[in-house]
Amino acid sequence: MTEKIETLLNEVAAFAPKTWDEVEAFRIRMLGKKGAVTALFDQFKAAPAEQKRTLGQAMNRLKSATVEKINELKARLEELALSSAEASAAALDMTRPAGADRVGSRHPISLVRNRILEIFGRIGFVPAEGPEIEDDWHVFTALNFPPEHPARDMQDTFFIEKDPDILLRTHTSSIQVRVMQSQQPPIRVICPGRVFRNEAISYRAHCIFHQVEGLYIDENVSFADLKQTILHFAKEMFGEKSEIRMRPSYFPFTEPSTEVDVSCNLCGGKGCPVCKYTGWLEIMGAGMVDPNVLEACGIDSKRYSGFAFGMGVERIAMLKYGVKDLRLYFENDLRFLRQFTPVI
Ligand code: 2NM
Repeated sequence: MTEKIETLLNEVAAFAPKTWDEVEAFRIRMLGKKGAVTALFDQFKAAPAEQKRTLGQAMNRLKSATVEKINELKARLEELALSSAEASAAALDMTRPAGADRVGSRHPISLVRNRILEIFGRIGFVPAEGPEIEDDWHVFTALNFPPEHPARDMQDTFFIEKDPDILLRTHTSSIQVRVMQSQQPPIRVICPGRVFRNEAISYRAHCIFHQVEGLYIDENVSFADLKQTILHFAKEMFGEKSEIRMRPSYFPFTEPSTEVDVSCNLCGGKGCPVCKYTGWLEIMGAGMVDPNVLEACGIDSKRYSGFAFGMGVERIAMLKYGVKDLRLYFENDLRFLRQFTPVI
């Protein structure tokens, strides 16, 4: 045993590891449950009584030499690791310019919505918003939709509850109904928001889209006011050279009603694939608010008249940015989004 202790002592003295892992392996080999030093202590129990005193002392020396060596090695390696971290920190050049942060960009729908609000804001239209979950009265009844109108059908509208009917608004006109109920003329509001229709998704239709609708009510508001307001918008949005034309149309909430086209700003009216060789692009619907709507919302239709208009933000953004597939607006593919103005 004495010999074995001598060998181990020499081994401890000679041990010169380079890594923490080596030290740890050494600790296990010596002091672990099945380690060499531990094994000696087991043998010691069986040693003759007269040898126990000297053997015991030798073994204690071995054990403390091993523990000390391991602690010393670990402390040294730790110091080395710390100083190399310090050395690499010192090698950093803190005066180097930082890498540019990637800034985000506004979503094209937000850009166009904001631009529409800005154009109308400058001529006195105040923004108004309202709930996306609505009741039948604010979305259909107050807006002069007859009881059997197809828009009231399950096929076109997302219903949340039946009797009483609670549904997702199919247009932002319901905001304007709420404005008319709570304010007397003069009223000049511009109402942005998401709307919902039960449609099959394709490059030109989506079940969620964005609208901006405007409403102007006062004494003596005329169709001429509507025409000039929309012409002003078209020139601001699509360029000073823009012209508009109006085609007769029908909406339950306006009479007369019109579909508005803007001259194609790509070909200047000569005809191209975007305007399908017509020279014109459809941008919105509009009309004089039906007296039934004014009365339903508590406004005297004998004293007041008004015009209203509505446009799809996706459609305006497609025309402005030449986007061919409306689904791009909903996918949030960064390659698409990064093409729009960064937010600074
Ligand atoms: C459109 C077209 C024409 C419209 C009407 C009203 C209200 F509430 F005054 F009756 N708000 N918006 C309107 C009129 C909307 O969108 C194509």
